[in-house]
Amino acid sequence: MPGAACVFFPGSAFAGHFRKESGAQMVDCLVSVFDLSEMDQTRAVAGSESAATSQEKEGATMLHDLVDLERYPIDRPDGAGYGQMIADLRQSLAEDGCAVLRGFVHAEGLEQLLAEARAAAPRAYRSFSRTNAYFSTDNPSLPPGHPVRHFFDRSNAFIPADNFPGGGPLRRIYDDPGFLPFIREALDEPENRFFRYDDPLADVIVNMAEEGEGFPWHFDTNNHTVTLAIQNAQSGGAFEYSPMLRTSDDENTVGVARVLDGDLSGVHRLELEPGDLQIFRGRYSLHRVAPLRGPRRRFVAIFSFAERPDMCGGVERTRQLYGRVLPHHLERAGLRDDALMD
Ligand SMILES: O=C(O)CCC(=O)C(=O)O
Ligand SMILES: [Fe+2]
Repeated sequence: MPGAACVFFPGSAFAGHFRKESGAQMVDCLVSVFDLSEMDQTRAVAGSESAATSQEKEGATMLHDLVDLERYPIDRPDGAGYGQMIADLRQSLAEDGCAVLRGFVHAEGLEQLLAEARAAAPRAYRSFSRTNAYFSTDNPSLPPGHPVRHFFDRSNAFIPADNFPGGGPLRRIYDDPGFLPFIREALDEPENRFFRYDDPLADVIVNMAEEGEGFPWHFDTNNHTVTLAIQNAQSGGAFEYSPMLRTSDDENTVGVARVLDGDLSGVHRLELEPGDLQIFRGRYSLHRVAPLRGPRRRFVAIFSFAERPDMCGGVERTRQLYGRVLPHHLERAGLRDDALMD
């Protein structure tokens, strides 16, 4: 059984970041997403006959045409390899808040995911902002060194979740009856504390980024984040994180400030390849994506889960990242178990 392995190289540096705004105000501006000519030559196969045929053959809920189920038997929880796979993942998560399943999606599956991401790319919401690690507004009553007052430039584009329909490859993975229990088991969460994220704009999205972009230091709103690398930039884009830097009842602002001020001694560094699935405790582990280099876009799918069945993104943050909010977000604002700063 190939186990999960988290690879990390502490102490990386963060290069400069694209600057659009200045001052400690968050200002988002929507600009049209221009179509860079893709430099890689991967074929677009959305809706291809081969995918449909193998899906029919395996049954509608089977993921053989996308996921390497021989290596990662998420469809056979009673099988011999399942328990070992979960044990390996739990060990990685306990040791550094992160676990990686290399080659979770196989090469043919990746072609389907890449075609879907490319087709949806024109509907991405591109935003530039000055943001702190909590995606909150500045609080001038706090001292200047407080992490709430530490703002970075952010630029990237999210393809919102309502661009990925039920029958498409991305949502087939997220909705698969074996996928949530497998992630929940890996995270060792009880059934009554683990749900798909109830956010029609954010439950499963693609993070699209281009040269010079990345994602500065932040905590995720949702407790657990699962990412799937679909396409890398030519270089850059390393995932850097400080495992379990805060807890649900301790913000550890001193530790957070230390990382934001450039102390990378406790920071782990991870290079994901297309097809790799990453399970990550993003609400507690401060993290960032290093700036990208080269003309090829980076696509990473983000599957989100939460501890309550009715949890969705906050209004401010949703508007910032997706450019719009739905009545759903306004109705559910503030439904959280913890009182952490967003
Ligand atoms: O793109 C990634 O690898 C993760 C980005 C991220 O941390 C986020 O969207 O919250
Ligand atoms: Fe994140």
